[in-house]
Amino acid sequence: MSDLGRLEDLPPQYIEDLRKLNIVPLWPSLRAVLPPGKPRPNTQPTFWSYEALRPHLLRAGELTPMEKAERRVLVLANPGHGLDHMKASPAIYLGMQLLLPGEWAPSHRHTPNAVRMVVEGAGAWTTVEGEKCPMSRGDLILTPTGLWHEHGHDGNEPVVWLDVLDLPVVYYLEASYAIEGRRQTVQPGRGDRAYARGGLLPTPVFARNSKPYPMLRYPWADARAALEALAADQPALPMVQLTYVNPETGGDALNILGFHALMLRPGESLALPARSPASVFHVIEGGADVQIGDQRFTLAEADTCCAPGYTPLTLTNRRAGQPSFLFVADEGPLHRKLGVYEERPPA
Ligand code: 1HN
Repeated sequence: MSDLGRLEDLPPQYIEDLRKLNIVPLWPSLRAVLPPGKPRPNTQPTFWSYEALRPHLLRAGELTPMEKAERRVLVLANPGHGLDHMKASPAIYLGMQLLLPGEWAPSHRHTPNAVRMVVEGAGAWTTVEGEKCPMSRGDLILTPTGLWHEHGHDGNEPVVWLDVLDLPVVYYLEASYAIEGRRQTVQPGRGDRAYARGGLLPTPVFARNSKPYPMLRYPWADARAALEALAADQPALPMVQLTYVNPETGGDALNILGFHALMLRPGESLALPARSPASVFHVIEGGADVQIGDQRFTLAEADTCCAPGYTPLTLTNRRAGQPSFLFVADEGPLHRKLGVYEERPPA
């Protein structure tokens, strides 16, 4: 690829005349926006230890009352994007949220989509559009774009969950905003009960449910049982993975980010192809070594890491005699919709 002319090769007066007209030449920047062969990610492989983070989150509980926080969150920020930009990757925001017994995080709705992966504690709930979703360890709860949501806590120990939002991309689109609301009235009906069995859809009339997000809570007990059953049924599967989907459409649970539950069989090591979307790994149960390009992180339970796109990954179960279980979030749906999704087999 030939070298192109640099900005310094041009007469300063010429550049200045252009800039006054809000115009710039392309060729000095062409190779930066279209690097040869593969992108140059800002996203750095980054690891967040739950053990290291937890005391700081509990301290936030002492320092800042809910009235002064609205959402008491420590953001897991990727240094490659600058810590203040609240990005784990180009499209993924991650935060650890703390709710103490008796606290309430008021109702609001906003354009970014969010999910919660419950990390610790019991007795909290999220009400989404009138549906009260209990929060237990490993449960995935959706708060899709535009839906009212609030969090409360009737238990007696701190509850912590991992928030995953598509905030960076919605903010970049200048489409991010919120509306404050009042406490919701809880309505009867629970998607996780109505859609409790894969392959069986409620048909209360002859048309199917037309709610765009019919299922808001994916209990961990069900996801775990489905992984165990899949592993037992198909021992030769290259990867024991489930995708969280909308049960009415079979499509991704949300529009921009994708969510998966992955079981690493005892002693298993999985070499994954380099894929264009960035991804996040969070250990629900057990432990895993995550090799991202030439970096390696050791994840214990509740630890989280992120990987840039276009990078080969190897996931290794740290337990020889038991499976380990991971929650995976990625930018797959966005890449597919934009037509830029790629997989590159290991070299
Ligand atoms: C939000 O609404 C929540 O509802 C958590 O719990 C984290 C981060 C950025 C923007 C909105 C919540 C958030 C958020």
